[in-house]
Amino acid sequence: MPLDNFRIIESTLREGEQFVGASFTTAQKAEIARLLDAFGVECIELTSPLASPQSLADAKAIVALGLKARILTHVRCRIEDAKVAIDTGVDGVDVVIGTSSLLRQFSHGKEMDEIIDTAREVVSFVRDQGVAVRFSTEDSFRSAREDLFRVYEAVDAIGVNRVGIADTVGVATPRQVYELVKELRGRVKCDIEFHGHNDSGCAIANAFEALDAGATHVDTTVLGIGERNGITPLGGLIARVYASNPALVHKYDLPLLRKIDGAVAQMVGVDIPFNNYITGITAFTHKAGIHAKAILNNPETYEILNPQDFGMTRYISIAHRLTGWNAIKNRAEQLGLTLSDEKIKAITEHIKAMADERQISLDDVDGLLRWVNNGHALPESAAVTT
Ligand code: HCA
Ligand code: CU
Repeated sequence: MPLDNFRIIESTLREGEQFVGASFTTAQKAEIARLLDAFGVECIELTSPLASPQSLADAKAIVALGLKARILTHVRCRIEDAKVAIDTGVDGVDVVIGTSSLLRQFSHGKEMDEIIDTAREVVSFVRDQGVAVRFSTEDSFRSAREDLFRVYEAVDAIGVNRVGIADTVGVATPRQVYELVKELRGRVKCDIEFHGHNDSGCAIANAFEALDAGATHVDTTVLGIGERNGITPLGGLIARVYASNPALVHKYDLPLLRKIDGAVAQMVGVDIPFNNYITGITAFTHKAGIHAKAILNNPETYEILNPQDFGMTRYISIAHRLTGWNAIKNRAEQLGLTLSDEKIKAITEHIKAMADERQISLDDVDGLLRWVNNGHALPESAAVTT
């Protein structure tokens, strides 16, 4: 069954380092790696050790942490790079080369035959050192299909562990991803990885379609950070897979997500977006009276994600003009007040009128509930509070 055994390649320490706000210290990298390992991601991908002397030292330092997750590093498809990568002691080397005509012409200048020869050479070299190897094509969706299959089949035939499809520019649609992965699934026996950028907002849907079509691995980063506006976010992928079947993500320590998102947000100098999957401040906040009533009866009416599974709390917003008497009644009960339904309904009308006049707060609602509970009449005018 697709999705049953999907694995996460967490690339905050590689793609995420390509986010403009990111420049992690060694200690921060170790903290991120430990948190991701505790969360349960299967693989952690690191920046190329050839990027800088610090990147090399940090790769060795992360390897030395002895985490459960497999540690991978990411290099260009060249023997010299692969050698340096292997020497860091990583479990796997991810190699990549551009196959679109744009990249062939303006980046490395190689023709397809040459790319295939190099790919074969590098893949066998890494494999012969007893290290896992992944081969991926950059900008896969603007590459000719026949070129992609030729190179993937060539490396599959010599025992590559995994091939990667990369939507480098975020151009692919979910259907295109599904179709490409489906066809590739029929052509190679190795694992298949998907890496998708989010330029047009499809990164999560694309990753999910890739898994549904038979991909085994998805690349994510915390909060989706990466080049430009980034890639598939870890939390977003988790939300998407959970929504299709919560059992598929029980292998991860879901409540840790909040800490992970918070830690990385702080390190790269951004806030967790208010509308972020799972950890955004409004992710479990219900507002309209009709929603609130149903949620109070059964949260599944308007929630596909159970906040408790993520260590989050549901919040029902009641201090506004869309409020309803069921939610106000629930609030009165929380405050230990016993008010008749009639009184609650009258208070609700008063709150609505107040909210039409000005911005009100939960304190206003609570004050009104207590005021009436203490035997006072509702104020005459909505503009006057107790
Ligand atoms: C890049 C490279 C990459 C590589 C993906 C992969 C991409 O930074 O341009 O190795 O599969 O998006 O193509 O991140
Ligand atoms: Cu990328």
